[in-house]
Amino acid sequence: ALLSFERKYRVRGGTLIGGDLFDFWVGPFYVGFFGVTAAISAMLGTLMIFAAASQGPTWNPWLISIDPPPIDAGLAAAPLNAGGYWQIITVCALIAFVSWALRQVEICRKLGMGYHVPVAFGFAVLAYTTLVVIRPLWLGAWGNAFPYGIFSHLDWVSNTGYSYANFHYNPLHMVAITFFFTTCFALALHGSLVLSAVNVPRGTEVKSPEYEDTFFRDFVGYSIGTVGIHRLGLLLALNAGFWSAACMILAGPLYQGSFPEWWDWWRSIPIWS
Ligand code: BCL
Ligand code: UQ1
Repeated sequence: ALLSFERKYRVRGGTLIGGDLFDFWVGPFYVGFFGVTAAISAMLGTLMIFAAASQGPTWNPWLISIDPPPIDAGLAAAPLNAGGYWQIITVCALIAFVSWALRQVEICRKLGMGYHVPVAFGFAVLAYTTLVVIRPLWLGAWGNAFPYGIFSHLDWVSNTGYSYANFHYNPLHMVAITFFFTTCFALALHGSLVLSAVNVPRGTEVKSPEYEDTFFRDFVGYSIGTVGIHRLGLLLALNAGFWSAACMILAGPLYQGSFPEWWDWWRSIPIWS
């Protein structure tokens, strides 16, 4: 069903490409040029996953793995069954993700809103692109990318991690993890604070933001404010994705060898060495 407010916001224009041609809705979904390219590339990519799986030894969903070309194939285009499917699927995924982001941009433009959502999604796309394009290119072989499979990608993470001895010592991995954990902390504070302000005894009025500010001023002497907590949350979350990508550029392209040993400079500071 079309909600009462939806009709009001179904306005023409704001498209980046295609003018009025794809400027329509299918049920609740805005289509647009990038809705078409997203749908086609997502369907094609999914089809290629099934095609590749049909060539493999199993239909067990946990065990299916579509592997990138072997390392010694370098950056060449590979035969279908030796990484070629993986390459086609990766191209489809990239087109789908970028289309998805640009469709968000068109919706933002229609509604006269900021571009925060596509910018945020852009960080996730950047992390994916780092793993399957930027890092493999930098290392000189598509074989450095991760395989598309449930268990197999877990194996890749473990093997890749241990090839640097102990990945917990990767300093940028530390930064990324700290941002992930702090993001959860901030959302737990925010979610619980808002619910506590709204969950008042039956018959009484819900508490205003001033109560929320007062809670934190009483508690820790500072309130970041109702808009501020959302800015902080976005900043923390985007940093989590960004430093994840950065930690994988450090691991391989910029630094090979053992991450525990990377810290030797710190151990040998004259104060304590
Ligand atoms: Mg580690 C990476 C945490 C232990 C090796 N590790 C990461 C990071 C994150 C993390 C910082 C993954 C998040 C990310 O990249 O998001 N690691 C972490 C933690 C511990 C840990 C908390 C822990 O021990 C408590 N890691 C270890 C151990 C090593 C290790 C010590 C193994 C032995 N770690 C590695 C390696 C890697 C990580 C190797 C990485 O490669 C990874 C990383 O940094 O990657 C950049 C970014 C988000 C994405 C990439 C997702 C992108 C999504 C795309 C754009 C959209 C998908 C759409 C989807 C297909 C559609 C679905 C449709 C459905 C219908 C809904
Ligand atoms: C906060 O200060 C605030 O403003 C009133 C919120 O908005 C509702 C919050 O959700 C949170 C969690 C805080 C407290 C945050 C800090 C960094 C002191």
